[in-house]
Amino acid sequence: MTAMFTRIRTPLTPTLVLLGLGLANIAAAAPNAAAVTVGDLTVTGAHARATLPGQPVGGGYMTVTNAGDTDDRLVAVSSPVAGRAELHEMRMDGDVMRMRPLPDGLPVPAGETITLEPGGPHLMFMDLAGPLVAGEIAPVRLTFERAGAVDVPFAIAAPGQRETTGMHH
Ligand SMILES: [Cu+2]
Repeated sequence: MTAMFTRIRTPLTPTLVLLGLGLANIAAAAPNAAAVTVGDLTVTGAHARATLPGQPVGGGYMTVTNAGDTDDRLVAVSSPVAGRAELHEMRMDGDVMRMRPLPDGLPVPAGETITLEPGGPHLMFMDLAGPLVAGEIAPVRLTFERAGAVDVPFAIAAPGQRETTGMHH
């Protein structure tokens, strides 16, 4: 467990990106996403949905618990699997559910747990370098306003059923 965190926390280098991240190796070391702690925050259940070839975007989900007495905020997300990554929320537009970026980030209030899940706030991986393959791991860097940056392995899960009808990107 400790060894895995050490590996995952190692900053990703451009070389790793060019080599396709060595995803298989990382997946072998970390078949399940484990809890990752940074400051007062603990991230659990980090996972992304597998995507089909040519699919330009993928969603990321997780739970963040703030055990401290100071509010924090998820302000940025990035991953070498994606050209860019955004924080999104779902919002009704008439009778259609749409997602849109959260320009001010996602609050993680003191003493509370927030859940990013289908149909709710989520991470959006845009401009995917390639398909997200079930069973592999997507390394994701989360940056919190107070707790700082932390690298979290996102387990890529097989695509499930359609999550939200009428969802448009
Ligand atoms: Cu989205």
